[in-house]
Amino acid sequence: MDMIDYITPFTSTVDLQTGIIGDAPLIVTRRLSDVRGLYADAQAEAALVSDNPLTYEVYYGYNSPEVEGQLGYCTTIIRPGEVGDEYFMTKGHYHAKADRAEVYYGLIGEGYLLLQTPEGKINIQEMRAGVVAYVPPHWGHRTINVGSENFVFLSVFPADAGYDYKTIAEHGFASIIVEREGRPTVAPNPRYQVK
Ligand code: M6P
Ligand code: ZN
Repeated sequence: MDMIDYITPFTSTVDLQTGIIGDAPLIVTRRLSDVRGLYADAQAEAALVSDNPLTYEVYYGYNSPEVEGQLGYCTTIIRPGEVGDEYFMTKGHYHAKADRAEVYYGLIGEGYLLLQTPEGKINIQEMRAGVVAYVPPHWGHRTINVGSENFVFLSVFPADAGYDYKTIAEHGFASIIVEREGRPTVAPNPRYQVK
């Protein structure tokens, strides 16, 4: 029989005031310059790039081997703010292994989870502390901070899921979330390219 290469069980801690994983082996920080072309209003984006605000950070809890059977987990902290009238958001992705699912758990603040099939069918879920959201296989997903404080959630995903950012970069999401009369509103994305 093959020997199993056991991974030693462990715990790590998410600070519930901030969402920070203290001993995170990897932290990804995204400023506006890292997500150029993401927002619908290119002029507003260009005007803000000199300030180059930090829009979100991802704290990974585990440097998971990217193999079937392993899980990865992380917290995402999205700052409050807007580019034009479009709220700060993540890049969004499909999974490179498209049939991999994911679970999100809301910790702080208020956000929208925007999901899309490759055919452009949109689904929107509202998130806040305590809400568990299920991202089924094959749905692209992006999170958006629609509140006035940080929006923070925990994600758990198969470690071999991988990231397909290219499809989003080339086609975008069919909908955007914008502030209209002080409220988050779903609007058509003028830059969406049907697949
Ligand atoms: C969630 C998960 C992560 C992802 C992060 C930021 O926490 O889906 O895997 O990295 O959001 O989203 P993105 O990678 O699309 O910028
Ligand atoms: Zn994902």
